[in-house]
Amino acid sequence: MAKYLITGGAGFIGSTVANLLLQNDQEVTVIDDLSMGKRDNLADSSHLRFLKHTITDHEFVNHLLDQEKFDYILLIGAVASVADSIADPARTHAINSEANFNILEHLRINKLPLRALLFISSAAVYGNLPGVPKSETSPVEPLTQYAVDKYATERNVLNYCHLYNLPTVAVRAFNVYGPRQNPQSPYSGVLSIITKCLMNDQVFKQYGDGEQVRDFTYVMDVANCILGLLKEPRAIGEVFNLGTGHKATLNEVIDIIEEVSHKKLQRQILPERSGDIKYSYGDLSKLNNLGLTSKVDLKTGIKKYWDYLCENC
Ligand code: UD2
Repeated sequence: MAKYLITGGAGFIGSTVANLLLQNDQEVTVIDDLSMGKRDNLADSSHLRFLKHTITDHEFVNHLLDQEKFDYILLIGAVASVADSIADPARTHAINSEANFNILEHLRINKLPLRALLFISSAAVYGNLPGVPKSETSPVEPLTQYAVDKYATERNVLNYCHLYNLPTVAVRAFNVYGPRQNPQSPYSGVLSIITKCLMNDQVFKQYGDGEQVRDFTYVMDVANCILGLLKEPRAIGEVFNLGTGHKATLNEVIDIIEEVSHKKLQRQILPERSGDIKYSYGDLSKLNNLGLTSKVDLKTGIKKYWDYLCENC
């Protein structure tokens, strides 16, 4: 049984990873301030230790690292919304960058034992530059505090491997969706917003003609791939796109949701959002070459998500 630390472990992606580990009888410590996550997202388990605390409390986190000497660390805690990062860049920087840097420094200075550390970066690092699919060597253009901090932390995480031999890996996630995604803000994932509108008979505000292209990735695939990367020696020191490699337009996604839910989405068509990216999808060959792939196709993932919402509403 290995010991895992998951920052942001009560959130959408973090809790999916935590629950998967708990199902496999691993020891999981979650630190989460519940600003976005929920305690109820986590399964009941004697192998779970839940700490409601902010990762910006460096002293607290350092003490925890010293005490527990985790085998694996997953840096998932973050201000997850680009819009929130624009509204409060200082808070975003403290959480998305400084808190992670503190962990890296503490591990380095104190030479703490570690099997692997993984950081979740974002496709946001690619910005609005032309050219798809994005590969890990494509130029980057981080346009917001969110993207700047994701990129900077990703670089720090990898440099701590190359310079100080810390076993680290990073992933750039593309449009993750699925159970427990929080639709609270207009900048939440579009699939969580569409499903909320369908559930509550609300009108969906569609920005643009619906022909924008994304790679929607089911959260359980994200969890499986990152746990696979943690155990993969060839992944250490590298960054990987994490998606399905399949693209879909927003219109195609809406067709699938309507088919799965047997409901018709009411749409209000509005002008494109400023700064919205028309085509965002990645080349997944680097990840796939390690034998790691997303397995859930869009229709199956949407059906699983819809069934979950119906069971939990
Ligand atoms: C995703 C990430 C963002 C960043 C970015 C990098 C999410 C939630 N956001 O932004 O953090 O990593 O990728 O490229 O994963 N839309 C509507 N109506 C709505 C909401 C959205 O029409 O109510 C449109 C939106 O304008 C966009 C598409 O749906 O064209 C997808 O929007 P999104 O916010 O889910 O994700 P994205 O790709 O803009």
